[in-house]
Amino acid sequence: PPEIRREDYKPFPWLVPTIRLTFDLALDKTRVTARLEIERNPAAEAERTIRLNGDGLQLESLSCDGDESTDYRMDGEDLLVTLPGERHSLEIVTVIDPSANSQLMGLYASGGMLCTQCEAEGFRRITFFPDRPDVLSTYTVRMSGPKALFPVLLCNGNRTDQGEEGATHWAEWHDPWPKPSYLFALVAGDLVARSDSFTTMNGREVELNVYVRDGDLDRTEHAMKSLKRSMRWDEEVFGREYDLDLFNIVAVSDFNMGAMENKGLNIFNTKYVLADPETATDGDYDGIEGVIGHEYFHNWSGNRITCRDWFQLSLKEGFTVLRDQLFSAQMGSAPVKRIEDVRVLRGVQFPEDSGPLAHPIRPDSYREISNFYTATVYNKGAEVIRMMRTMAGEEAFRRGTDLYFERHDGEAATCEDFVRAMEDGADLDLAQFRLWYSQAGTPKVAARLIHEGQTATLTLTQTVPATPGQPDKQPMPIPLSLALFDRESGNHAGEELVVLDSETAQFSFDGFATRPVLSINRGFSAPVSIDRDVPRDELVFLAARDDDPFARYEAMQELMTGYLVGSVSGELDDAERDAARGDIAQAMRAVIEDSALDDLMRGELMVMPSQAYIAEQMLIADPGSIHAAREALKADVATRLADPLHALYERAAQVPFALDAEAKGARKVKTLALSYAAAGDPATASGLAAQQYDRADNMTDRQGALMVLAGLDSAERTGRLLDFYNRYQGNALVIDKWFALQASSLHPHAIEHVKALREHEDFALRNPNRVRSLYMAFASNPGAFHSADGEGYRMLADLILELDPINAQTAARFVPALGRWRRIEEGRAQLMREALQRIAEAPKLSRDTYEQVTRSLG
Ligand code: HT7
Ligand code: ZN
Repeated sequence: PPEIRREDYKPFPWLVPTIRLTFDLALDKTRVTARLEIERNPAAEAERTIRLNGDGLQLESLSCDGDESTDYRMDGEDLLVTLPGERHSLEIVTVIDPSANSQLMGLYASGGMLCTQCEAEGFRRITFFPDRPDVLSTYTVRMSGPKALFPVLLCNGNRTDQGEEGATHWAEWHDPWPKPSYLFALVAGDLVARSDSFTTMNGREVELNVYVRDGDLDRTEHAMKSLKRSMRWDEEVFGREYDLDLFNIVAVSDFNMGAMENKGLNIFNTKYVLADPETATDGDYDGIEGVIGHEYFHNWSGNRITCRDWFQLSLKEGFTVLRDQLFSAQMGSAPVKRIEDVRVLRGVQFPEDSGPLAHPIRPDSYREISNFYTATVYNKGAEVIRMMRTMAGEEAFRRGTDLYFERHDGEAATCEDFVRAMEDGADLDLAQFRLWYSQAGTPKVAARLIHEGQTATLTLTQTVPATPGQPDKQPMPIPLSLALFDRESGNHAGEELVVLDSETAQFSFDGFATRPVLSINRGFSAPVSIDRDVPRDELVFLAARDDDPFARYEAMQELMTGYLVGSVSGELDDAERDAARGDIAQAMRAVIEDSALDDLMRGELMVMPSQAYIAEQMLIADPGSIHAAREALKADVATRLADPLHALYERAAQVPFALDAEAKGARKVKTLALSYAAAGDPATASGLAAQQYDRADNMTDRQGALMVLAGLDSAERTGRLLDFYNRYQGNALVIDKWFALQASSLHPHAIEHVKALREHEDFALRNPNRVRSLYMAFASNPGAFHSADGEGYRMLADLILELDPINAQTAARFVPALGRWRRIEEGRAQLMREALQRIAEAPKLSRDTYEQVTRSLG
């Protein structure tokens, strides 16, 4: 497959100001008639032909200006039509089979309903069209189908007409906002809606609907509340008002990603809509609020202003992730949200940045764009915009975003447009900052503090590592928020923001009679990794005293990571090991007993660094040793702190169920205490977990208990797993949890359990949620996936090969787990390479998987 390069961008030679689509809907044969009004684009180089992208389409007829046309040819899957004049009207009839569409791109059938997914290049699977984001058209759609099968007919915009003819009914929709084809959506099915309304800041009434299958309606209250909160928040914080009379959300159970922001008709994975306390965890509730917010916010950052080309994806995704992060922070605990966001960044994006798939947030080339919906484009993209906000301050940042929305409304814009609006609106000089868009890799900053006389001098040195295709890097501006603590008083004289914009720089601070303690990258002001090489007692001090919650979390993480890396690398003797473990336990005890902390934050401070994050700190990692060391540390902490952990558990267990922060915090620390106990005293923990499971009146407690039990080789395990399955059989989202729990468990036979679950009657290769629940959980379970004999790698390769012809996008998403081989000890690295090689040699591989595998092999 050819490589598509950013520098080759050319405007499309034709404009398509309007399109009229007629759908004659049936599950296995849908006829699509597209009428395109076309005119030459005066801003582009003239061409005599128009390229209409297609993918798997059956062309039934083509006419130009009312006459059947023969002046066309196929170029691969694309249709090239010769157009002699300045403007033309093209009518194209295609036939598609939604029930055979297992890729879930274009128009497909899911559980008897029809729905679409067009981003990034799915529209070309519906009709021939210039399927690129810089061609904006006004859509009018007529859809008809059997009323019994599809009582509800939905599309973008507003419904303008509807009617019936015998058993068939039809609806006509018009979307007044010009949009690219990737934002088109259609749904036809037997659905019911929770309806509500929202009055915008200018007093307009908007009808809101959340459509689900009959029987799921009482699980939509949280989604609707989240939608209304999002709409209000975007008005208050970014001044953005909704712009149609109707906003529909539809939940579908077969979906490649989380959700999709189609204009006025968002389509969601059921996972991000359905919730009640019996079946959804606190994490699920938060996820729904975040994703509903994210898709809604796209209405401005993505739909009103879209992307010129797919290289600009971070323009809409990075910005919208930042917007959803700020929204969720304001709806709940801001410090905890920040910590969670950083944990995702470090757990997923940092490994991406240091591996074979590293790319800048604005990539320079791709073969398959679906492979670039990555944590780099999304999460690092959000961090890059967050840094601009940190440097500008909130008010100036708002001036920048106001200018961006005003300047580019209705356009297909670029990242450069955004940066320029920020420079002009927020009064920032971002000349050098643009490097964050073009350079891949996580910068490392070494921080060394020297104290002499009354002065503390901080030397900061940055290195941006080489990444594939980018051997040499330039220094980037790195905004670092810092504070210097006086150890005696436990206070600091104020937070400062320094910007490190050269390879190395010194910053002096006066007025320190004794050596201060450095707190740096507070609030995670820059997406970098810091090496501060400080004595452990300073970390213990910060873990107990830092007034920046993120920095406090960071100190705890560093204490544990430092010990684990040292221990795995064999750098510590027995005495050093014991001293380090003692310090960690002391810091953890302080956290458990600190009455000023709320439980949500206490939980964050108690979380151990993930296996992936520890591995990331080492040049070459041995997953087996890291896993063993991490579990041993957990057991050691649990043994040393058995009493305080037990007391914490007992206290938290008294808090009755509610959806407020206090009760959520109690549930969080309760299960955390239980998982520590499981490492220290498995027999007691097993009894306690079984009791928690039996008494649970909500999914958070029940899943937490079962997660602990699933990892233990105990008598209580089997019965509870069976009970869970029987209790929730038929509820797909909960059965997903049942699969994931076992695949991610600490049980020594987890790999065998995964094999058995693969054969379970409820496993379904065609359902991405189910596949991910088993295999994503498995691929991130170090004890099982990294089995030293390579069995885990072979199992994942088998899955990829089997899934690739069914759903290439989902298959390709499993490849990065095998692509980490360069950073893994030689024995396993060889086995991982063999697994990749076997995939690469398969006779017919999708473009998605082919690209990921070849890049991973390097
Ligand atoms: N903008 C949406 C991206 C998306 C997607 C991309 C490729 C294939 C399937 C997809 N489903 C949704 C989601 C978002 O970021 O809001
Ligand atoms: Zn998005």
